[in-house]
Amino acid sequence: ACSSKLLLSQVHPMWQEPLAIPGGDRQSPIDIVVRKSVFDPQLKPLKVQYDPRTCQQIWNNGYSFLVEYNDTTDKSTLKGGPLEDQFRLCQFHFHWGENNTWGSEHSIDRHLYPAELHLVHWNSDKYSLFEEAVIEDNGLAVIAVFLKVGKRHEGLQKLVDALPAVRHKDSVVEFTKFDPACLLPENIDDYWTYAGSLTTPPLTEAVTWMVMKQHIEVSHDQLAVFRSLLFTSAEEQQQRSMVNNFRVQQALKGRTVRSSFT
Ligand code: BO1
Ligand code: ZN
Repeated sequence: ACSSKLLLSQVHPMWQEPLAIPGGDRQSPIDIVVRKSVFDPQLKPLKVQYDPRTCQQIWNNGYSFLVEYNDTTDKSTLKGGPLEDQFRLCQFHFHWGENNTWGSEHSIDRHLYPAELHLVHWNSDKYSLFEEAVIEDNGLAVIAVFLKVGKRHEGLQKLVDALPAVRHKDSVVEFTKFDPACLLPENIDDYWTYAGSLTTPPLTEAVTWMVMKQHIEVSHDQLAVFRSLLFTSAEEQQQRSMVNNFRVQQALKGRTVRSSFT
């Protein structure tokens, strides 16, 4: 799937060192054009089974904060939907904007949301580590959920309360017993799916994307705490707010987006 090479610094200003990456035919994120998506009655409901006891820590990695799960066994899993195999949850994270006008990576008929959640899973039927799965066409599965500003999200608040401890890049804090299912919308049966890539380096074309039709609501204050995080480490002079940590949209290049609903 890797055809041309391009400079990473041309892809996103956040990624500073120039580095060759695959600029292939199935990059993410994309704009989903609803009237061009194709209903697929074969698409099954998604089956998520998450065990809050696999939640381990929060890490500011300098592009987002990751809530990381123990993925050494099949305790928190995803199957069904467009997937043939079982996938294991390794982390979730968000992308967001400096204001509520933009911030999501995907868009629906060009409509951007203020933020987007990504629940990242790897194929544990076929591979034994994320690093093995990430180089395979069918190695990864990411659930995307849009966030809209509205009423406070009770489930998210426990996470928001922990964020000041990981304000700087490279900080890590213990974070346990968090059920990621609380961040899913009520209806997870309606989604769009397409073949794409990771949206940050290594940008590998290994991802089956499932973009939820229903969004979740979070308060302006909760998003403000996301925006109070920093891209920079404690040692750096010029502190930079962690905002606008999304990738520019990529060409569809002949791909079909399927929908599970009419
Ligand atoms: S995303 O969901 O497409 N925005 C995305 C982008 C990059 C990663 C994951 C999801 N990166 C990988 C790292 C690995 C790490 C893994 C799980 O995330 O390349 O080193 O093990 O945290
Ligand atoms: Zn992401």
